[in-house]
Amino acid sequence: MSLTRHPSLAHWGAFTAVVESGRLINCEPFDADASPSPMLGSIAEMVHSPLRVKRPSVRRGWLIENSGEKGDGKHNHNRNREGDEYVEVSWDHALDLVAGELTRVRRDHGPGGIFGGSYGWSSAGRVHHARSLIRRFLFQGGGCVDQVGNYSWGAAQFLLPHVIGTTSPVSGDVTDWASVLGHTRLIIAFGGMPLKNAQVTSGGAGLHNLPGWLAKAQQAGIALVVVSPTRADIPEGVDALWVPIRPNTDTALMLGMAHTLLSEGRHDAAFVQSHCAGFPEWADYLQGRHDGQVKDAQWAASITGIAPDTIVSLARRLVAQRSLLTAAWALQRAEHGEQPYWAVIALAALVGQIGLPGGGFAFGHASLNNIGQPRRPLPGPEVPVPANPAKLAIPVARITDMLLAPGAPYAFNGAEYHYPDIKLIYWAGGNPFHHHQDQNRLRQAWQKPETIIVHESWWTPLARRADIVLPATTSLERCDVGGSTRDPYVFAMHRALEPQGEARNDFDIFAALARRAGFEDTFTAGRDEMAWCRHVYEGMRAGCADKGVKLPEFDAFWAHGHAELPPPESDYVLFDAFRRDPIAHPLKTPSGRIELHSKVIAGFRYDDCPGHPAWLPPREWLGAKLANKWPLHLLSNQPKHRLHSQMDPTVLSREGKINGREPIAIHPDDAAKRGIADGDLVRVHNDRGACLAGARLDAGLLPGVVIMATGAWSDPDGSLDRHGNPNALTADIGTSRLAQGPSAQSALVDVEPYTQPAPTMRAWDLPDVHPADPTHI
Ligand SMILES: Nc1nc2c(c(=O)[nH]1)N[C@H]1C(S)=C(S)[C@@H](COP(=O)(O)OP(=O)(O)OC[C@H]3O[C@@H](n4cnc5c(=O)[nH]c(N)nc54)[C@H](O)[C@@H]3O)O[C@H]1N2
Ligand SMILES: Nc1nc2c(c(=O)[nH]1)N[C@H]1C(S)=C(S)[C@@H](COP(=O)(O)OP(=O)(O)OC[C@H]3O[C@@H](n4cnc5c(=O)[nH]c(N)nc54)[C@H](O)[C@@H]3O)O[C@H]1N2
Ligand SMILES: [Mo]
Repeated sequence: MSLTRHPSLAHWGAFTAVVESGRLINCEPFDADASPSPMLGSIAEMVHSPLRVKRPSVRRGWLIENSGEKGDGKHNHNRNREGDEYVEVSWDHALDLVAGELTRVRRDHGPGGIFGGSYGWSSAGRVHHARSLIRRFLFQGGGCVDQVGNYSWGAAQFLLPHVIGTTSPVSGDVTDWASVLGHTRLIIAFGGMPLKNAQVTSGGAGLHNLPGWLAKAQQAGIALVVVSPTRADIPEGVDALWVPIRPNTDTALMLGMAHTLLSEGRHDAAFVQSHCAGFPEWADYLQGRHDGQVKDAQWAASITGIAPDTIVSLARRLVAQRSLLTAAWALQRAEHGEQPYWAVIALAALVGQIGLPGGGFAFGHASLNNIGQPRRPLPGPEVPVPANPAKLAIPVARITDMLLAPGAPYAFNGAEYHYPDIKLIYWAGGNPFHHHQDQNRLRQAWQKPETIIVHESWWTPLARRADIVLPATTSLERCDVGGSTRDPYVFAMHRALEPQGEARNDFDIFAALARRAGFEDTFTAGRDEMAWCRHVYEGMRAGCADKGVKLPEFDAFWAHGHAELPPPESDYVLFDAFRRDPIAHPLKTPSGRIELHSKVIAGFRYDDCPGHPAWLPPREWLGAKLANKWPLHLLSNQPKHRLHSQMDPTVLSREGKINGREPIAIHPDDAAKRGIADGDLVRVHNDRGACLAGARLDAGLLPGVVIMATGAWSDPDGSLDRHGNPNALTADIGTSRLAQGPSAQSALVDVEPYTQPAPTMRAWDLPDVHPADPTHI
């Protein structure tokens, strides 16, 4: 048998695709990668999965309603969109239907009737990046309602510009590991550094270096403190002090530490004076001048569950040596998630080491691969997305609110807006039936639009709730260029397989639709796939050349399979120029300084996000009244064995389950109280819904906390999810009126043994798909 080998790339790593007789048989990790992700082993299974969407398919209920034969065309059919049959149609027919619907809705309702934000990770390849392509297509076609912000660091995204004038430190622009190894003595990691998350990076990873950096940090004697509700957030093989904390209370801890520094006169008054604005207002708050509550260690202890001595000692240790504070993105994916991020910056400001080698604050050291990896600030490969002429967008996580309440007002970052009235949803490259909170509420809202169009490679929970499903190729079935600005490589992705079934590239689907609407040349810019690969790479090459870095020409790059960027000349230290000279290098905030109090935010008069970092108890946390009814705090973290909902049906992901259900980690004491043994089938529930799960007893958890990973393909039966999707339980509320980010981590629940016979799981069943039969419709 002849084997062929093709360079390729996924969000979780670069690899060589090994193909035999038209089948992918292996994904060999990239040579330079010291710790490749085991998820590479899941790719072949998914590419050849029976769950692939084979042909364009239309939901029978929608087809009847819109056929003009039996339906009345009034779009008043049952839009439940669950469990319906699908009818396969030809590509031409499917494209005509999609083009017709886009034209109809644009004509009758304008761009505000079309929702095309299409949030989701899509593929690592940037030319075929589905979310970029759908927005390019819809924006060029007259615009649509877009989504702004993201689920990853949605609260930080709108807060940080007010506080430090940039969001870049959240997406990887942090003091690098070289600087940390050379200078830092203590790292306090809020949310820890779980290595499982550092497997992936959006755009793809050539290197997985976090395990190596952490081993070197240990050798260098750098102390690590992990503040987290679970010991599992200590990276494997690393000695660390575990400080268990009640979820969503890190802000109180940071305030208690800040108060300690202040009251003991240990804070860096000179740095605060020269580099910060609004210190007096924040100091008043810490000292309780207006609310009568001193935010001291004793106070913080009563909220966080951490002993006052520990809080005082952590604060003192911060100023006694070079220290780095880093906060996982999860902390801000919670109600009032703005506060811990503002507080960590403010605490670091009092410590006074911002801009010094190895010191200050950082974010997400293990939230994504290669955070802190030394790399030159050079551009990565990008496909251009023009501006949205409709100038319409909602905050990313407000989708259900929008669908349920067209025309309703909402506040966002200092302004007031109204939700549009959506008639058509178009999604490619994401899965809201994985990613959005309170799935039962979303399922209600999903019945509102007249038409829902989805491009997918698999019959995912989203595809199974669409009216028109267009089968998309995977990365292996097309040519592309991939890479991330956090990684020192750019990768050629060679087509390794023929398109499976009748799958087409998202790019070709949009080009065909643009042709029908008369703007094909604008969409393609006259380029085919290879011309786009060349164009995107050449764009990056030119950007690098401007900064004095020479990359090989496209043909050489393509033949070699990757190009490597030279390492930086010196260590990178966040805000070092600002520290040296805050007048010559001001921050892009109104004061040019770090804002410990923001006049702009105070001017918004939001009680859920005041003018300085503050402890604002969320509606759901262990100290809330509601905890009497729902006594366990549910955290839904990122899954170790898959990327969100991607690859959930594979052996690797299934091996992590308990009798086919997603595991829930629960403290042995909490389990014993409820008569739950390790491995039991349990029902996790609250007022919003319920899901089944397999109990995994874990003594390394703070009692009162339970943890389920996200990404189990949802499998609802009424309001019960039979598989274990934690978003059946999470709260669909904005972090605050400032950022309106998702609040996935603020959810109270209870758990009970499930005593009835285990129901059959349907998450990985195919829908009923019928070959086209005109007499049927
Ligand atoms: N409870 C809770 N919920 C969460 C989170 C949490 O911590 N807790 N985390 C949130 C976060 S941070 C995120 S980023 C989101 C992730 O949410 P998503 O990014 O929506 O999740 P994915 O499962 O990666 O969905 C990507 C989908 O795109 C499809 N896809 C991949 N490549 C292509 C392609 O080339 N073309 C097309 N057409 N489709 C493609 C995949 O098959 C998959 O179904 O989830 C959020 N949801
Ligand atoms: N394998 C894998 N890796 C991934 C992903 C994936 O799907 N699979 N998704 C990627 C994406 S899109 C993103 S945005 C990042 C997300 O990166 P993160 O948001 O950092 O990831 P999480 O796993 O949600 O949370 C990290 C840890 O924070 C802790 N934590 C949660 N709430 C609190 C709190 O209130 N206080 C404290 N101190 N700790 C808390 C939890 O114990 C959790 O294990 O991960 C990325 N990495
Ligand atoms: Mo994310």
